[in-house]
Amino acid sequence: MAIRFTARKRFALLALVGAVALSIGGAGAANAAPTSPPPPIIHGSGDHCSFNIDTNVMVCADQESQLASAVVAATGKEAVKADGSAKFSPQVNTVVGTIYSFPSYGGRSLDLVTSSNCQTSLISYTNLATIGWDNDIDSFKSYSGCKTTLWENTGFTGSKYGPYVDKTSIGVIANQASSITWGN
Ligand SMILES: [Ca+2]
Repeated sequence: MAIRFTARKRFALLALVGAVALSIGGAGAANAAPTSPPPPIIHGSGDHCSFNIDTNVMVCADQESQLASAVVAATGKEAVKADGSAKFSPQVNTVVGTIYSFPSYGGRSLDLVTSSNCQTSLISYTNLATIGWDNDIDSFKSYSGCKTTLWENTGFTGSKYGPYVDKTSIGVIANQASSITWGN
């Protein structure tokens, strides 16, 4: 099983690289469906990344411990993981949640960052395939007073799981989520 998972996850990454390459080529970008966000602008490489939903910038590092400094180097702003209620402002980028490719916060990880406030507005990402995470989430954490909801299909449709703060395993929606929201 472990080998099959690895192969599938590598394929997902290759698909992401292919999507970026297509975008650079310019073909089709203007005709992208409304449910497909533009491909991210990627800095660095590695299995641990931070993605800013507002700016579409993704920063990656080999180790989770290297990610915070890589984000500051690439964007000039700290991405804060706050416990409880965060102080949201345009000057602060706040991590609303982290998704993981294996149960119990293992495997690849992605921090989702925004300057919006999940207490007053719903934060969302409509197509996880665009950032290389379609049907790949196995566990998650939430920060800054937010709670995570996973959706089976893109565009917040299909089976719904959540809202929950932290989950080490996610039952039948494991490796099924295709869109995601954060609220209170
Ligand atoms: Ca799905």
